[in-house]
Amino acid sequence: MMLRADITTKDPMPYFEEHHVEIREMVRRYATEQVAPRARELDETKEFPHETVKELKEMGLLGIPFPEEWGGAGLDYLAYIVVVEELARACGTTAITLAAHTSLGTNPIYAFGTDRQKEKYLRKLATGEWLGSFALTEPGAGSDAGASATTAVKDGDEWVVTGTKVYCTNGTHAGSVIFTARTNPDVKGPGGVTAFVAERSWDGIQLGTLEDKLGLRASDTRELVFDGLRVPDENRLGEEGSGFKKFMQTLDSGRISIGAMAVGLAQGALDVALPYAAERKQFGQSIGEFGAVQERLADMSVAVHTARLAVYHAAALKDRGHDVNYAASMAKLYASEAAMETIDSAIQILGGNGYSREYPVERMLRDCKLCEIGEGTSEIQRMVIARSMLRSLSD
Ligand code: COS
Repeated sequence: MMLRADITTKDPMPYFEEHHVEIREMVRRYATEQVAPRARELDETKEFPHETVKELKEMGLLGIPFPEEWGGAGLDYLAYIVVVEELARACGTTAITLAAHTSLGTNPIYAFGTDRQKEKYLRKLATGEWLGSFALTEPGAGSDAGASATTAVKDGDEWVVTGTKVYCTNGTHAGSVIFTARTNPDVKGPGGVTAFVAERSWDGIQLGTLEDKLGLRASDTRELVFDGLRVPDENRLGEEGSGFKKFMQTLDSGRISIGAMAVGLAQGALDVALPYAAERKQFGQSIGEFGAVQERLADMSVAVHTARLAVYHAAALKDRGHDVNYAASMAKLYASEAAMETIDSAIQILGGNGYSREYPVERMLRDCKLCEIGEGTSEIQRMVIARSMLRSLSD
């Protein structure tokens, strides 16, 4: 399937500099020619896209927002966001694999790591030699992420870690795992939690269940079991007790990329629905001439455009050093819900064809559902937004 240039991305973007336009063109071409043709097979076979990850590495796309001195591309967060969007437009699995690696599996080491940790891990991650993964959620600590039951007990210069983490994207294929564990049993809730980085190959990390999911079916979502895992204290990310806040800050940025995924998936659905509406004839005319279909097309375009602006705005704020807690949650919430409606409309326009696997829109709907759940459900985003609004009254 060929992706078509669309009216919403033809407009110049006020946030864009030349490198944003260039990277968008490069990735759009790559995604159209190489990623989109593989998407259906990935969905059906659930086989991890090793070949695509190798190509992303060769294109220097696995370390977009990290400095060149650490092996990254030295670009900004907006450039990374644009890449996630363009990949999602072709294949959700590919987009989430890159996004989880970059903003969750690598960014915490760049943002919070010591020079030694950066030398040891950031370089491998930013060059794409390793994929990164991030382990926060536990069977009993989902939305209530501070309720972590994983423990790390100090033993000399090491921590002995015991617990189970779930939904770890790239968990099987990652070289490193960034995780939280409770280091102070006397402090209940978020304050007793510390962040660490471990190597996936270390004894004491066992591979648990591989998830069989509604969408993003070839992305690697894995349970990781820590059973007597020994982590040197030099692999602690930040001060003891600061892990929850560090993970929340990480998610603030990560949520922008989930918004970008939603925008890309919705745009992908619009790419299919628009020419379909123009070409499909019923009652002697193209269905795009019917008011009911035109209303849908217009609403879809407004939704994608508005979501894109919210996502780019949050990324631009991050690039300018601002706190994105509020902006990122708004962008993720709006983009994921608008994208679900947009893709649902695309299916409706295509009718029986939309419901069939012959067209990619049903896959896009399944893939997009994750955007309303992963990195904080819509309910959590509303909580974050409202708390932020209330806090502003006393600022
Ligand atoms: N950045 C920095 N600090 C933050 C923060 C953020 N984004 N969010 C919270 N904190 C701080 C708070 O300021 C508070 O600090 P103090 O103790 O010094 O006052 C501390 O962290 C605890 O915060 P809070 O009381 O708000 O924690 P809650 O337990 O109420 O949880 C929510 C807050 C619900 C927002 C959080 O648990 C959350 O985001 N849950 C969803 C988790 C998620 O997204 N999971 C998906 C993982 S993808 S693998």
